[in-house]
Amino acid sequence: MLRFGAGLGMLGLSASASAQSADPVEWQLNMGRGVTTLSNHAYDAHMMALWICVGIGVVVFAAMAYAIFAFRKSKGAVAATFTHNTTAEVIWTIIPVLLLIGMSWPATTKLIAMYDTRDSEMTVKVTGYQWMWKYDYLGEDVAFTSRLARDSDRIRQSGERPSAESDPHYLLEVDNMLVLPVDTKVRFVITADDVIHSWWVPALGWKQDAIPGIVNEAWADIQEPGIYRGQCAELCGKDHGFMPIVVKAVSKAEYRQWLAAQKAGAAPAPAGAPAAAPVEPAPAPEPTEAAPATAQTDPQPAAIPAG
Ligand SMILES: [Cu+2]
Repeated sequence: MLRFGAGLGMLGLSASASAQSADPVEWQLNMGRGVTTLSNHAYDAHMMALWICVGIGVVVFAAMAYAIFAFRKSKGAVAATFTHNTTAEVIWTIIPVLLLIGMSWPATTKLIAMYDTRDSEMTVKVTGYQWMWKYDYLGEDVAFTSRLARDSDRIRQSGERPSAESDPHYLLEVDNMLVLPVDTKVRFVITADDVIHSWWVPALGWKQDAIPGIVNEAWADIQEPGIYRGQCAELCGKDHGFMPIVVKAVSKAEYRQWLAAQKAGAAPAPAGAPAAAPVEPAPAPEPTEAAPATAQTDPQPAAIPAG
């Protein structure tokens, strides 16, 4: 009960303009605001619909409560005998239509904006593999794969039970983060090499399917530096739950520095990860790995063509 109350409190808090957190917090009930124009659009559309629903709920339940109380049997009320009332029917048709039109207008504008990748300043190609992501910075000659961090991988195969304290980002940590500059319109072209995946970072405000043979588009303009986590959102095989996404948004200057280092090949690993080789070889199967079936179906990143 206490936790539920706290959750309701969070709803109120996140409904206010102060909600800026990207990562969900415990007992958060409302959606997060995210850190891009599109995520803010989604949040605003959601809040508008929510408050309209609240308004409708209040009016309807107030009318019901009033009717039940004012026209009760003990006060001598008798059941109505009419079956139609043209005025009432016109009103309860027109008001919802007006509400729907009022809601569809901003929603359509926002939907169109989601697909408007014009004037983007850079393009990242995202390719889904069983079970990792590959990022190509188009035109920059920089590409690398990003897969579940070794530590998360070790824990998941060891039978250990990680806690939120000991491993706060268990299964949401990667070896190579996708580094992006803030205040930059980044266009994503998203595809897959084997099966359908879906690239989803909630803080960016959208998810986009990664389909073999098809190139989907999306865009993001991250407004705040930070680390934003996501996951594959399309059931893509036995390790679907083990191909997280981590986006590291940095200042433009920091991004240029990072890009130059990547190009120079002597890249300092993004955020303290081990050597950021353009294409990382497959790790040897863990010695603790008991099931042979798990070992033989590990992905083969070494077979991916560089660039
Ligand atoms: Cu996947």
